[in-house]
Amino acid sequence: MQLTRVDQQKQEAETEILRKIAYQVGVDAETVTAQQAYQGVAWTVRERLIDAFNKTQAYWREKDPKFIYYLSAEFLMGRTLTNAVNNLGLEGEFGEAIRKLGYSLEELQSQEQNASLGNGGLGRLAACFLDSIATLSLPGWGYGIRYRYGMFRQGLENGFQSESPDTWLTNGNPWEIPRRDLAYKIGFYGSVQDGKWQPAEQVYAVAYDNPIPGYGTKTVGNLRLFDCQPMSEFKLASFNEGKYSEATEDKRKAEDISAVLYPNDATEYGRELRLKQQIFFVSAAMQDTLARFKKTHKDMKELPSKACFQMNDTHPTIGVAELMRLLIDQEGLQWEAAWDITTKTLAFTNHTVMPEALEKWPVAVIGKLLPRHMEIIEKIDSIWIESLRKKVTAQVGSQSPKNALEKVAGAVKGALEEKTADPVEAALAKYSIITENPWEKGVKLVNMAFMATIGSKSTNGVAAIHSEIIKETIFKDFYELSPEKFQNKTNGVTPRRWLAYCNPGLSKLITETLGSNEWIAKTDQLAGLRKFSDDKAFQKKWRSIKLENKQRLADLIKSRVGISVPTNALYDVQIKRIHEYKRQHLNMFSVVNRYLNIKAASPEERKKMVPRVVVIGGKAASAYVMAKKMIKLVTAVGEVVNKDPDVGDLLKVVFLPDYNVSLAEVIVPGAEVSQHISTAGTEASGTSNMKFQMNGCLIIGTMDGANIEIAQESGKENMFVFGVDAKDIGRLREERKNFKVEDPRWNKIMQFLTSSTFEAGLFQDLVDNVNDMSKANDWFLLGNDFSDYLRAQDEIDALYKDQDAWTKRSILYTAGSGFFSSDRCIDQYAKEIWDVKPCEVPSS
Ligand code: 475
Repeated sequence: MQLTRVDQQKQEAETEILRKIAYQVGVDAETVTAQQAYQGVAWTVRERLIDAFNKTQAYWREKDPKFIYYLSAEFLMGRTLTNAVNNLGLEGEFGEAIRKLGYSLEELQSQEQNASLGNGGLGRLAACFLDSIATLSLPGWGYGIRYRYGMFRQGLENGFQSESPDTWLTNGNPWEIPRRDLAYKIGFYGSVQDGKWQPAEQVYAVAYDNPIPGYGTKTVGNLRLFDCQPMSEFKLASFNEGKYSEATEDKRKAEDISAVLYPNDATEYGRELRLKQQIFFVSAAMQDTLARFKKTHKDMKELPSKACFQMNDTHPTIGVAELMRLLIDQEGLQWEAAWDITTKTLAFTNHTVMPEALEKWPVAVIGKLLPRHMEIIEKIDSIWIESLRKKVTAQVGSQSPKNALEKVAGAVKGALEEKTADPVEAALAKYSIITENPWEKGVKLVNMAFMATIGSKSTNGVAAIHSEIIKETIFKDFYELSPEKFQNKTNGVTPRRWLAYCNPGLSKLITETLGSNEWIAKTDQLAGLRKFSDDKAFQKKWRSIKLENKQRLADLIKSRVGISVPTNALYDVQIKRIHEYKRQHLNMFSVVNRYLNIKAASPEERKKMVPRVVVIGGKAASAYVMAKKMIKLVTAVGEVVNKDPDVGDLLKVVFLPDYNVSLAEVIVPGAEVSQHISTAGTEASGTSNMKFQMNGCLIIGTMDGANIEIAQESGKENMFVFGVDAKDIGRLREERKNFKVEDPRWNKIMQFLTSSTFEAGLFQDLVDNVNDMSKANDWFLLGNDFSDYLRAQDEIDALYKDQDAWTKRSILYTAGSGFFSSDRCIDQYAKEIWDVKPCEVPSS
């Protein structure tokens, strides 16, 4: 009997997997464990990936298109297996072979370690971007660091966060291709003589390629991560002298550089090692790019037409000085030519306005570690300031100085209004890359964000409101000088991982309803669901899928923390980094209010209440004391509520430890309402809000970040909006000293948290922080938003009682989510910043 093509493919896949299990894993297929089966399947998928990867890269070498290089200190990739199988279209071939081994794809997937090479939003965004760059067949690579330990693993000890190393590489990594022959020298320290740098220390950056399969295309892109290795592995002479630790000292020191991801989200971490990491991966990326460019191009002036580097926040911005150094010191270009190339090749994205996150490195630190770069930075700064001074003085000649100065920029107005003795110099100082540390006299700092803006062709924010805010605050003077450089690129997330693959039930229903699965690549088509939002039969199907996903989440909660949660309750979720500006404590205040209401209610009244399961997950930066206290607040309140027999199933409070990408893939589809409740003006964009929206989860949120645009797309009336406006934040902060929360529920909550229910004094600091107005506390204005937040919470309960109305909204969320695909976002970057065009391997 002749086998069909499909059967043949299935058989081939099976044979390949069995061979891998036998010879790569080295075990008997009869007794294969889940981990061994995962390894066998993963190493097989790897070969398919590499085939397509090699073809794509060869095609790009032949066609020589312009490339985008995405420079990021973080890539929060999560797991690869399911994504690779599905993007490569291998489900059919591999599914049966996996079942024959006695497992499902999902079971094997759960054997894979998460690649958690990122803290939060910024790192996950980079991962979504790689997926879309490949999907759109844009020639592009990501560049970063292959951290041996990723984001720390979070445990709970007595309800407090505990941290342990993330040993994600212990079982090997089938998804990377080590390129041990591809290593770049990176120098540190030393001195500069006649413009030539003699580093005192050198290490190698060794490349590891991670193929990135696009969806619905043959294109497989690349994430090239660098591992740090010493110049010499082992000093035999020292060893022979009995100096054993000296023999391996260089190796250890080098390996430190790519050892850990700094566990900081939106905080600057001024450690020399962190700066070493930054120059390490940026220099390696730029050397790598230039080496490839030079194989086919002689004239460096062509670089801007062949490459664009997008710098993901300030971490890669030492790249401004590094590209200048490579062009001048290695390629022999003159300063002006090098500057022209640099400023046409680099672009910069800002992800936060939190002042503590804006990197400023002491001149002394850069000067010691990177003396040549410091020289270059000083020269960039002085030429820049000189050019501004010339503009001013040229105009001063004929007109009154005041008018002339105003033409340069708003900074001058400020200086004039402040009646500074020398307004010209005072104004120019505002533009300077090198500034004095306001808290430490005489200490000079390099403002990395300023250097990035000056050295780039564009600066962008990540949501409409955020891009406006940066023009009015941190980059005000720069914006007034060159408004054309500033852009908005509202974030997006990949609909593959965040809908199609993490929510197979809903994905199937959407495909059946729309008549095809084209929406996975063209999310605008999701709008076609709108017309079904009132259809009762459709609503019923929609609800039953949600119920299945809630069950999956309930099972996860049970297995992770041992708490049983009922599936007939409303699942309310807040998952993100723990931070005061994200206000998980505001969420908890509402939980306490709910708890007190239940306690005070009669049995009859209790019957009318909507049961709730409140799930919170997220990590706190290890040095962030208040964030850690907020985690304790969740666990301690949970202890009280979950054990109270008066409460029963009416309220459950769950803190899910070790929140990561794969947990999110279960939590997001199972959530019914999600919280995005940052103080207006503080959350640059948010991206989990988009994931929840795609999965038909309703949002309670402030008018902040991308919430505003989500409201536009899915209907503000469908969102539970509350809180003060971003434009009022400045004034309200000023007025804090005279502010008092009038709502009696607020005081009850504060009393409860400082009562004997909890260990004496445990939450006093947290309460004082939001409540002690004599110290003008409550920087994040919880008090101002409190009553309106509770009002919005009540609306949630009321609507949930009308399941049809609730489901209608849920459908409208998904229907309105098309805009938030990272494909849309990347298409805009490609056209409006990068000038990079698709280049797809033709079907043979
Ligand atoms: C925003 N991280 C989200 C997301 O654009 C936004 C900064 C400095 C040092 C270490 N980590 C950081 C961030 O600033 C960050 O993650 N920002 C986030 O970027 C993607 O959606 O609103 O907070």
